[in-house]
Amino acid sequence: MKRRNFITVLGTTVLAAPVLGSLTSAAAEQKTFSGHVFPELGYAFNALEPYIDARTMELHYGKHHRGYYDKFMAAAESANLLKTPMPEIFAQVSKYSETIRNNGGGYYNHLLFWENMTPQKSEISSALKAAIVKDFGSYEEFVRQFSTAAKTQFGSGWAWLSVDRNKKLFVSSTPNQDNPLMDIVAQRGVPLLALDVWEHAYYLHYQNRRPDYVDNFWNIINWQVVDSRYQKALG
Ligand code: MN3
Repeated sequence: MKRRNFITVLGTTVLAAPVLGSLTSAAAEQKTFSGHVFPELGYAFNALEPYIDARTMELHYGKHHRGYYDKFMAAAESANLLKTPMPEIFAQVSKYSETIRNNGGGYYNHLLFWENMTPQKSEISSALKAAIVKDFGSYEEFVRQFSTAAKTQFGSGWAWLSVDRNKKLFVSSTPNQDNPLMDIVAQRGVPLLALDVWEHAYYLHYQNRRPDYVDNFWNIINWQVVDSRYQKALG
């Protein structure tokens, strides 16, 4: 195998997808976790245009995400969390500082977000679609709930599709950089699909039109990644 077929994700060398390789599922890396790594973006800054513009991607990934990562790493070193996987930290995040919660969330949420987008057309798997129909009534109802969560989250935050401990899918939104893995959120679960609705995610291109940004997100979802997170969560 050629060397360029390998990328480093979360401190582990893994086989990269052959074409425009997206990041390997973060959750799948937990078994071999050896440290918190700033991820490579699996596509070019302009790859998601016209839905997300290149300048937004460049700033969002290079400045915002990087800033969360750097601040998290400094705090994680002080708190002796450099070898603790993020889901473990989040499971007892109430014990840690606001710095760990906000920057750890910022680090991890963006990692999930980049990974669950793709410039390539992607179709939802029949298994995940069937589960969505079972838990939401219809695929359209899931889209409506997720879009509403994203559009109505007041101020900065995220919209999520997650699976709970009873293996039931649910939609939620969280403020700031909180996520469904945290022990402080109302509805806990394993996140499968993440959408950043902070203004920095869309303002350059969409200004105040968050609903347009949310509606366009459906064109760039990487359903293969969402499905692999789902399969992993089911165990
Ligand atoms: Mn962001």
